[in-house]
Amino acid sequence: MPDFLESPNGTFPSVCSLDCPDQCGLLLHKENGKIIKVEGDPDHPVTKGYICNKVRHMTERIYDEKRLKYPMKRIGAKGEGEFVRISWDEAIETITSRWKELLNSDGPESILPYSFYGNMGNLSAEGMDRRFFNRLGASQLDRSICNAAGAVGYKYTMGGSYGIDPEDTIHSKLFIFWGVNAVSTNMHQVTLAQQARKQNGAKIIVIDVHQNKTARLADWFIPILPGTDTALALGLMHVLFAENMEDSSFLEQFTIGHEQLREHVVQYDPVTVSAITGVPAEDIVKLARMYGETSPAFIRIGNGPQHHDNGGMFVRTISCLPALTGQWLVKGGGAIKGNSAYLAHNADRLQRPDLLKNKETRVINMNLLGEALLTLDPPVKALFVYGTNPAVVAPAVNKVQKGLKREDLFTVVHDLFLTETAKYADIVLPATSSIENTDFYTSYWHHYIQLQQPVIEHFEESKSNVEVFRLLARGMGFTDTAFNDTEAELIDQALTNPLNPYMEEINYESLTKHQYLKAKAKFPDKLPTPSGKIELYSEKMQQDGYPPLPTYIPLVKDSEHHFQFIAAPNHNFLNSTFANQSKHVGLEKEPEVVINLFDAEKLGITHGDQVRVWNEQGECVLKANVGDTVLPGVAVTQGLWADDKGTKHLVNTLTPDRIADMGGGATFFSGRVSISAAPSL
Ligand SMILES: Nc1nc2c(c(=O)[nH]1)N[C@H]1C(S)=C(S)[C@@H](COP(=O)(O)OP(=O)(O)OC[C@H]3O[C@@H](n4cnc5c(=O)[nH]c(N)nc54)[C@H](O)[C@@H]3O)O[C@H]1N2
Ligand SMILES: Nc1nc2c(c(=O)[nH]1)N[C@H]1C(S)=C(S)[C@@H](COP(=O)(O)OP(=O)(O)OC[C@H]3O[C@@H](n4cnc5c(=O)[nH]c(N)nc54)[C@H](O)[C@@H]3O)O[C@H]1N2
Ligand code: SF4
Ligand SMILES: [Mo]
Repeated sequence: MPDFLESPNGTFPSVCSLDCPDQCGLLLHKENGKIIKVEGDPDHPVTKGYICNKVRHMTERIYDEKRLKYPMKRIGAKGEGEFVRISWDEAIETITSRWKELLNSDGPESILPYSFYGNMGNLSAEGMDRRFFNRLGASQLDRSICNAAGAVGYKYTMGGSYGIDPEDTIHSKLFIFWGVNAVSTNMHQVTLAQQARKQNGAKIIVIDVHQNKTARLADWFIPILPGTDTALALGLMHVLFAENMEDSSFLEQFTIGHEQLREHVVQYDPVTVSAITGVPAEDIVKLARMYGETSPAFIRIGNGPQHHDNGGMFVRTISCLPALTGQWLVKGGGAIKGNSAYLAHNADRLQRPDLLKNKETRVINMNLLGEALLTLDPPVKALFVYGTNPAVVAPAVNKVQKGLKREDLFTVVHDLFLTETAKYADIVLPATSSIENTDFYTSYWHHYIQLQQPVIEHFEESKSNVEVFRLLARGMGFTDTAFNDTEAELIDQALTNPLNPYMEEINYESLTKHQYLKAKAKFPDKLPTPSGKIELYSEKMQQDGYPPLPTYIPLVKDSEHHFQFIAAPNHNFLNSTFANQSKHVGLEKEPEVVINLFDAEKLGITHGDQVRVWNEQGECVLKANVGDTVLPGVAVTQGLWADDKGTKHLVNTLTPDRIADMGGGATFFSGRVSISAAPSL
């Protein structure tokens, strides 16, 4: 195996560690032991040398002066950000002695790990950490902030995270980007669509509440009212059945419930659906005909519409569409919501749930962090945050910050930066960047698994997640051999997965030789649904208290505020990552709120005004972008901006912490706000 660390100069393969479906292959250019340039790896079969602007500027993040260099303890008030340097020994001793006290006084469930996929590496995000917290018996975290509702909805229809191979979409003749801003969030799917457009004359349709960057390059942008997409999909089914565009033999052989569905969608005629969705009836018919008559037709199911009260049902419904027209059998047809089932590793061997003795250990939904910190009984007394920045990214963030301020809460944050969350910590630990570690990466969009080997030495005194949890295990006196495994051993254990037939022969050794390997993915003949077929009618859903057929359920109207507020991601940040990098901030300029001219005129707001966006939870001050890129009654903002004092850019101040219909998912986009001119700055 080559030792990348030993060579001070050269070009080394790597993989992007960010929470992004593309999971690009990278080439790191190293000079005198330092990375001087980050490029795309031209040999990577899917990403082919192209990477986004965010990561092209990654060296600035890796060597940022603001990076945490050593452990620190807090000396100022919580949230103020005043810390002094301590040693690793002192940090581990302080943490483990406090935790040992808590084990005696309050029991292990008083300790809560809080993490997400700031680094998508499987060892970093769900390796030694899970072993450690299982052994500790800490409260379990339900990691539901991203795609939980949609994942459950998709599973009811399809049995698991099985989509088509994105490389096949080069053959598609119709692309529907449904609630996905792919130009910013899945750029290689756009590249494939553009190629198909050139080669096959493919058409690109975008269905979104906002004419975003992706909509701007579409052949047809269909604006829709937030949270009404299920009704649109049912309207399409109505027309497909009414005009005999369904594929009867596919329905007969591979689905259950198509007769019930046919009857059920009679009520969703284009006029009714138009009144719900804001999409003109003739456009509903036109879209249904395009979808019914074009093959291969591909749907990229986005994450946006499942961040609503009815998000699970949205995904459950859209994923029925390719079955109606038999598109799953056509190369390049079908859909992708996610593809993680093909690359599933052996999570039990990696995470060791057997180390958790109390199988009744409480589970806390991460979307309810604020509530959990403020109201749970017995209370959470210690929090360990890593790979996420909840003081910015969590819904109803005011509550989260109030909880983090609790004097009796002992908080540790492990990160590369003194994030907004870290400012509330008692102890801050410096994290390595992903290119300083060994890890393996599995995309949730393409079918490749990739290896990261350390290319540079650890930055100052920083440590990887795996290293930190090894130290904590030692500090707690845990003697289990599980804490001795090396990174290579962890990878081999995770990749020994008899339940996944697609990844045979992929292991640490083969990855060191090839850098990326493709799972032998094949759309399953028999799906892991109760019937083994695509479930248009789901008895399981009925048992779980849902309508068994896809059904439109309106959003919760939580207040009379005029605007439905969509606080979506932006182009140059990745969630809150890069919101502290001046280059990235410079490219975004400042946070805006996009509203329709019709609303702006009524409110006396002109394009470019600073406006007050508010509801009962709090307020933000954003720059008005007035035009026709959203429908009246809709307000869109983009980006999770840093919470610099006084800027009022923290959009999650305004988002609800209600839980979605399925999977304990987040409802970031289902809140309402009012907008007023002339804010009191
Ligand atoms: N540049 C960049 N890339 C990213 C991220 C980032 O922050 N920045 N985040 C990463 C992460 S963690 C994720 S989960 C993915 C998310 O990436 P996407 O799957 O693209 O999901 P979102 O960006 O959340 O939302 C996509 C679109 O949904 C729209 N939308 C909101 N509500 C509705 C609705 O009711 N109906 C319809 N049709 N559209 C609606 C929004 O306007 C937005 O344009 O991106 C990843 N990649
Ligand atoms: N309003 C609104 N809010 C949202 C969303 C939205 O669309 N709108 N999107 C939601 C979604 S889909 C998601 S996925 C969440 C994501 O939210 P987060 O998971 O919090 O993502 P980031 O803000 O990128 O924060 C990741 C943090 O991990 C740190 N990190 C990176 N690598 C490592 C490592 O190896 N070790 C350690 N210890 N730390 C590391 C980074 O420095 C960074 O501070 O945000 C959610 N919040
Ligand atoms: S953020 Fe996404 S598009 Fe950008 S380099 Fe990473 S994987 Fe590729
Ligand atoms: Mo996400």
